[in-house]
Amino acid sequence: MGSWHRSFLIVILLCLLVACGTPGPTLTAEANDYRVEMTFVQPPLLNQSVQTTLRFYYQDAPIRVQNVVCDLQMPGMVMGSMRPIADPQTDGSHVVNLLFTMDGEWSIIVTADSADGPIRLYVEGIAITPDPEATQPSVQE
Ligand SMILES: [Cu+2]
Repeated sequence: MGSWHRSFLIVILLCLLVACGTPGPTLTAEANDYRVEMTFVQPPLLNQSVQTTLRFYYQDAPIRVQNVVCDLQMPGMVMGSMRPIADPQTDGSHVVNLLFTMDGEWSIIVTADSADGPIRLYVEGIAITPDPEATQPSVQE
């Protein structure tokens, strides 16, 4: 492939990347040889539902689990119960839409049932900021 073609391809790829937006982070949590990986389809922002895919592992091998629940919490705050249930996918992952209703640091307690019993994993340090392009009024509690 010539250099002109390569430059052209890079320009196309950059345009696609900008059009699709920035991909979100992948966060992990581990306990007792279990691990969950949470991949956000875009960076999570205040009051914007964000699709998130969860994948589970035991000793680094992918495992299938059931009854995946994400308990959204802010450390040290009583935020009410926000415990969306994730939908199982054919590839063994689970997908859930998460909504963070206050800016600041959030944690997610992920629970699931594995073949060997219940799993409980703490995903910590999820920084939520307002959407810089949003014009919504701030919500008072
Ligand atoms: Cu809060």
